[in-house]
Amino acid sequence: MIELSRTEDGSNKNGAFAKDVADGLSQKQKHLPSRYFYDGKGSQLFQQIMDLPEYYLTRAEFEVLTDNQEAMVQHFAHEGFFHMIDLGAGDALKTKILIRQLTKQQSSFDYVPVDISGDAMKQLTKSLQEEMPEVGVQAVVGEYFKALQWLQQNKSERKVVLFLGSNIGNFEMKESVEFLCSMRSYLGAGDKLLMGVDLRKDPDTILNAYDDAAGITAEFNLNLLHRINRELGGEFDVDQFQHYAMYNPLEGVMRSFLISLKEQDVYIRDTGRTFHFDAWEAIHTENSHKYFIEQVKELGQQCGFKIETVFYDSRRGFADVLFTTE
Ligand code: AVI
Repeated sequence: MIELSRTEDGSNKNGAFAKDVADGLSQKQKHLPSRYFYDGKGSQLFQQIMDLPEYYLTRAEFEVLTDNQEAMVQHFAHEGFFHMIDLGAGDALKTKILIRQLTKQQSSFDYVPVDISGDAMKQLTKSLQEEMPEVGVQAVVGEYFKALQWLQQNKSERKVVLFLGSNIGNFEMKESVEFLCSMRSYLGAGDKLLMGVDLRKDPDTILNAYDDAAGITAEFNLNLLHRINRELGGEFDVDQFQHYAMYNPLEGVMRSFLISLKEQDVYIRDTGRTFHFDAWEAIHTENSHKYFIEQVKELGQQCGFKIETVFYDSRRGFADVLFTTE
């Protein structure tokens, strides 16, 4: 396992977290970056979200991969050996469908899961060694770009990058272009990208997926305040905030907020500051974009990717888009 996550200057990660929190909470329209959802507790809550009846995304992508595994593997493997790089691999439950199929077809590849969680990568390596000992696995612990840079320098063969789960949807539109263009800069001619995207659909279906009846998504959102309390010495009274989710069908974006239920001041030790909240003031915590395929095509084109093929689920509500480099 390769660990790339330590900062070069040895500075602590909490410094960056405190700075991002202070920056976000000092804006006129307050916001907090959604990447901070995923501490141990947040990752556990996200696992629960993926099992919720309302959260259709994971099941839909599971169906896409299950139903199209043979075709996908043929697209990946027909030019000989490749590295299959899985960005944000987690427990790789979905990717294992493809790994099993690749093994069945005796394809020549190795598997490079990339994740910020060292524990998740340790567990995944162990479970793959037990389930499929014939598969070469080299887990990389670190941020996506550091990992891609490392791969470009250390793995010269053809690459197939997986970016599943509609994770691209959590970026602002501008950031998603920057992200894809940086990814493209680490890839060469003939490399491929399989990207999961949640598609436009009935707005109520989308809204319910982010405002479930059991309140798990609310807990997931509010955990961000608990995390600030735990890690940065924050003094949020979390009960005085509520989860609020809304979908804008014009833009195709699901937005989540934390709403202050009263006027209050909150001190956060590691920022050295107190932040004021008016009654009903919102903190914007997440965007989840929903796409038309044409938009996904344009997004790829802006960065030198062209669509090779699109795999849909049976409801045409989710797609895994296979891009190749132009
Ligand atoms: C990780 N990401 C794709 C999820 C999504 O659907 O935007 C995160 C999530 N937020 C609330 N529920 C799920």
